[in-house]
Amino acid sequence: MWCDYSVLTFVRQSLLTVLFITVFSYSYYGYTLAMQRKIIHIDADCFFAAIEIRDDPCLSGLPVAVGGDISRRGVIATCNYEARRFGVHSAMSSHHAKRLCPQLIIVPSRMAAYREASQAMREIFSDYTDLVEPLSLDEAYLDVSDSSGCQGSATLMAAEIRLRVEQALRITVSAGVAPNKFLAKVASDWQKPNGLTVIPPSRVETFVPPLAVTRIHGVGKVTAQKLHRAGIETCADLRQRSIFELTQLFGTFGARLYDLSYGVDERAVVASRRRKSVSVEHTYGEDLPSLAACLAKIPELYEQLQGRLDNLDESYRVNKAFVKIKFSDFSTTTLERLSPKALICHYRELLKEAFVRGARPVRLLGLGVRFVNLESNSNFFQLSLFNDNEKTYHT
Ligand code: TTP
Ligand code: MG
Repeated sequence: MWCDYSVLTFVRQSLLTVLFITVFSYSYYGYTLAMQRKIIHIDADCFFAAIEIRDDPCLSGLPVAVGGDISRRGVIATCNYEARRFGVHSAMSSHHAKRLCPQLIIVPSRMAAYREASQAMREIFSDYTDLVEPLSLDEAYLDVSDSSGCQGSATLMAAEIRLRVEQALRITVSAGVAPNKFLAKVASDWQKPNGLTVIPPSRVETFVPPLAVTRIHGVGKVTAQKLHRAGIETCADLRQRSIFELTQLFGTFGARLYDLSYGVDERAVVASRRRKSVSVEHTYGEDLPSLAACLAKIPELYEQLQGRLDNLDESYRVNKAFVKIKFSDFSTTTLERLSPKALICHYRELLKEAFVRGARPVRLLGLGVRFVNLESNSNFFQLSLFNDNEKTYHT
């Protein structure tokens, strides 16, 4: 009797275990299927140069670079693919570029035109998803997992985006489609220029192992040399190493390399909304009658502004300081000036200058900063124009 009972219990427990495993596996499988994402990475081809050639058809077919003047020890921002055949590339001195390719035409950059094209591209992207993460003026990730256009096909969406950009802007973009950011970026680079590469989930296992580690975003010259010295050239080589070993060699990036070698990248596409400026302002119960009265309010406002700035991460770099004044007749004036520091003395100077414009009692005072636009390449030089009255911006 005891024996029968124990057999029954055993059978029942075994059945329950099998049932549990089955249910768990199905739900896990379903979960992973539900998590399968569709990411598109778009990257314009020789972006600045393409805009210049578009706007000056005489340049078409010639080796063209955008960059600084040789006489001013300028550097190349980018060049077209004709120039790349001579070995010219970004960040190379213009002088060196000319030596490699004497017929190279170097034109100065026109950031306003690049920004305009960038904005137009983003408007096209936004027709497909709200989840657009711009990386620079000419590059963005799009998460189209939940997009219903093009019958939900990320490949068709990428093809359509490429066509629309070409028709609207007369430049070409390359696109990569994959289940994650890492592979989408590798894919967009795969058949540059003017290429579309798709890595569907079913292709990940054949695509990733032979992939050269130098294709991994974040593997620069130094890491590549270190990997090379360790005998690691491909993702398959990376897979031979334990996560422990890779972490010892490369710190936290080692763990990331381990994941990437299996084509795993869980990073979400984050639609970034970076602040362009921060300011504080106060409307006074009684108008401030004089400049001296306004100046007396600066320390308090400045402290509030500092408090706001302290809450931002270090990637925000101050580019300009500005003051805003609303006079008793409701006229408003803003005065701003380049300044990487935005010190309290800068605000005093700005206030003195701005006050003269109205020269009447003041209802409202505001202080603020504008930040370096990380997407623009025009802010490489941090200069201050305080004590230098040449360039002041009025609005
Ligand atoms: P990239 O997309 O890196 O380069 P690219 O678009 O010129 O060429 P491709 O994508 O076909 O390889 O950079 C976009 C723009 O950013 C580029 O056109 C110019 C600018 N840029 C610089 O100003 N300095 C640099 O060092 C780099 C890499 C780019
Ligand atoms: Mg590009």
